[in-house]
Amino acid sequence: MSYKKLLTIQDISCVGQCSMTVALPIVSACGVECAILPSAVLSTHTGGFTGFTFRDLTEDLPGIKDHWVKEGISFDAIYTGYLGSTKQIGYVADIFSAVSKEGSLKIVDPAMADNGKLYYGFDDVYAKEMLSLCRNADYILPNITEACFMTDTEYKETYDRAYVDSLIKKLTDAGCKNIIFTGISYEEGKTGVVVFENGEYSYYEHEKLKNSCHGTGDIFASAFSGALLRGKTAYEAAKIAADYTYLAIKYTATLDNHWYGAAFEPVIPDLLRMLSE
Ligand code: PXL
Repeated sequence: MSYKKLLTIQDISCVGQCSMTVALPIVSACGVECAILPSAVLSTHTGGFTGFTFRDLTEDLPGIKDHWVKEGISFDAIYTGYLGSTKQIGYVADIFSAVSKEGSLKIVDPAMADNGKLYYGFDDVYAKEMLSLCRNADYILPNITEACFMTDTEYKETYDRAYVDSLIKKLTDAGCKNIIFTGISYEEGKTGVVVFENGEYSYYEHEKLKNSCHGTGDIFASAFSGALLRGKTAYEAAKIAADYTYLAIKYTATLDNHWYGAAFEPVIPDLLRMLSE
């Protein structure tokens, strides 16, 4: 197995099982070195907690990038999630070019919306700027809501394949390349992921659990990125990430009052098993 180094750029929500506290352990468990660049530091995530603190680290990014360039640091992949401000998206694009090398993969999870709504603190300007970062990426990992905000499309809770295809067309017309479309449900009780790569579609479907958890997009994106760097194809990586996320949600349902995130830690052994299959 070749040794790979990934940089992840997203916030540190100190409590809440999302973003950096999910990416670091999962990418590391995949056997991939995980460097971090925090976009912001929050006391908790913004989904259900109130009164959280938020320190925006936007203006720290250029100096960190300049130091890495001086040190000759580069990465095999850069995976971005929740970013701290609209301005920061431009800085992240600069970081993409500064610390990439030949063949470095850029993976962008727009991480800004779900269930028809933008997360607290984001607006339409942020969504449009995020589309420009997505154009720069090799793989983007939107859910339906994020794709709608980036393409000015009306959000639908129930939809058909034609609706998903039209979102993919709008994203590719806007310059996006490969799309890993998460949370795509065509049938009651089922959900899955559409993998659109090099102009070809595939779909991995599995049971949809009754409970849902905050931060599952981050679990999926982290496992997908780790598996891809372990040499899996995009479809295999998406399948592993979907199955792992499913197991974390299932485990969480066995816990009392675990409302703020998904317990992904106890099922890390399952992720390792799937990676070695
Ligand atoms: O899981 C996405 C996410 C990441 N970081 C913060 C969030 C959220 C979703 O609400 O609030 C701070």
